Amino acid sequence: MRTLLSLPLVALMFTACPAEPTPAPAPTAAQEPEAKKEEAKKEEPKVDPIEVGADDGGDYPEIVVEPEGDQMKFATEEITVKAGEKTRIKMKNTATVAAMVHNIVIVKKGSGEKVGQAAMAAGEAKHYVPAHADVIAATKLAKPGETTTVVVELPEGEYDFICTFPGHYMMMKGVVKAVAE
Ligand SMILES: [Cu+2]
Repeated sequence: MRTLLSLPLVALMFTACPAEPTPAPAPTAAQEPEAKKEEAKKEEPKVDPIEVGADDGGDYPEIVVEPEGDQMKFATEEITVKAGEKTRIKMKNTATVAAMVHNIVIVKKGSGEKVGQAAMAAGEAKHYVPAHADVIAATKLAKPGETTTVVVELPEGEYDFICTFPGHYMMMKGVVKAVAE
C-alpha cells in the first residue's frame, strides 16, 4: 500500500527535475539571505494536537463514541457538533480485548489515509498522533475500560475522524459535521 502510493510521488519528483541539472553556484552561509532562514524557522512544527484539545474540564456538550464491541470499528460513524462551539468528544473504550486500544483523531476531510499512515511513526508515546498538518484534534489512546477526551471547536464544515492505533484507521473511521444554527 505504502509503496503503491509513493510511486506517483516519485514519478512527480523525476518529472520536476530537469534531465541534466545545470550546476548552480553553491551559496555560502554568508550569502544565504537572512529572510530565508527566518521563513524556514516558521515552518517548523508547531503544535501538538493533543495539547491543543486538552480537556480543561469545562461544561461543554459531550459526544460519546464507543467501539463496536471488540471489533475494529466505531459504533458511531457520524458526529454532529455546533460550529464554533466547544464540544467534548469522548472515546469510551468499552472493548474487552487488550489489543483493542483506540483513540479519536479528527482530520481534514479526505486525509484519513495520509494521517493513518503517518501515525505508526509517531509512536505510542505520542498516542500514535502524528504531527501532521491535516490533524485537527485528537484524544489520547484509551485502553479497554478507559475513557479519553478532547475538546474541539470546529469551524463550520465537514471533517473525518479515525482511530490511529496501528492498523485501525482503515476500518475505524467516521465523519464529523460542524453545523451552524
Ligand atoms: Cu482503534
